[in-house]
Amino acid sequence: GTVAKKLDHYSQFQPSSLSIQQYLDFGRNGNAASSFEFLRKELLVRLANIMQEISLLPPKLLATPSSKMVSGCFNDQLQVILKRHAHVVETMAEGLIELRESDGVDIAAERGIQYFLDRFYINRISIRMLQNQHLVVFGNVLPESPRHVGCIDPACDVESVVLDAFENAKFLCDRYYLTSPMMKLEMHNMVEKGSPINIVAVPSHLYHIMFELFKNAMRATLEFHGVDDDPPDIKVYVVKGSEDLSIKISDRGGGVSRTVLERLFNYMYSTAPPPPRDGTQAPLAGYGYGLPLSRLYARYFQGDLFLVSMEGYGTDACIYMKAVPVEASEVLPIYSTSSRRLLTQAAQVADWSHPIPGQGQNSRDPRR
Ligand code: W6P
Repeated sequence: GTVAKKLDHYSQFQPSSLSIQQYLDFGRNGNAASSFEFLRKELLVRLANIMQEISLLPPKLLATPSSKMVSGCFNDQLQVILKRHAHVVETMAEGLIELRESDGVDIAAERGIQYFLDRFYINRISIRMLQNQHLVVFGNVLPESPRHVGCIDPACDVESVVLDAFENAKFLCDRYYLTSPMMKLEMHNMVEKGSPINIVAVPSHLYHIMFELFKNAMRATLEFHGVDDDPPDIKVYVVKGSEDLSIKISDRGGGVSRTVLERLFNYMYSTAPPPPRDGTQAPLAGYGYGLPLSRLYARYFQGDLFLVSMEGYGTDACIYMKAVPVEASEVLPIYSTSSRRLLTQAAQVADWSHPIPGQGQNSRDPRR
């Protein structure tokens, strides 16, 4: 049938959330034919679900050339789509710039955009996970190590991911500021006392999160203390409990107020024109989409990311991940009457004199 009919058909199915344990089992015991059969439906279901939500976006946003490009891509053949999607984040960001420049965005629209983009990007993370798993396990894409099952490491060494992310952030920091803070790292395995901390995880996701948080912590530290004397250490605590793996990154970079903190996760607010591609050095961290996307990577397998700041002093970034692989199941957006209402409803009349924390543009998906 037509593309529209197909999308309508597949949007009636709910996406199947897989746990990291199921990914692991399938990577070890599944076969290419059944993987293909599963993906053939599941990728279309996930694409069709998010397409329904895209169609409900504000007409003014959909009318921007960048939005048309993003939507148009979905109508192409699946194979082509998956290759073309490398630049969706940047293209969406350009759409927001165009929207803002065209006529500004009110609070309700901004909230709708935040709600939609969190769902859009987590959908994208999930589709790329499925696609990559298939290509590594059954295709000819090489895994990172013999231990890996697709992009999952069944014994991910958390300390080495933390050290790797720190070293690479330090490299950028040294190049930009000619100095960098040191790290004090404490590892506490409270389950297997004294043992290294290993969990079933997607190391590239954890690396992405840690690298982003280290860049922010380093920048804050050096901007606040200056580069002339020794900056205070960045303290990192990694703790494995029976249910959660928790990581706290503590900087003394002067912190931020609660109003500024809220903006750090706001796509609309964080959308700056891209830095000039003229050879001038890129800043260490630009508060682009790094933080909201890092939080989605954490949430994707039932984890989370929080910032707790004390203005004038410093900031703690806390990451939580499920330590038990059967608990770490995908968090997926489901197109429903509820998401349709949230994406289309007009602004509600205020029932508080001032916004209540957790009800604003920064609030969680209300159905979780
Ligand atoms: C800051 C702001 C921030 C964001 C993310 C991680 C750490 C920090 N420190 O001052």
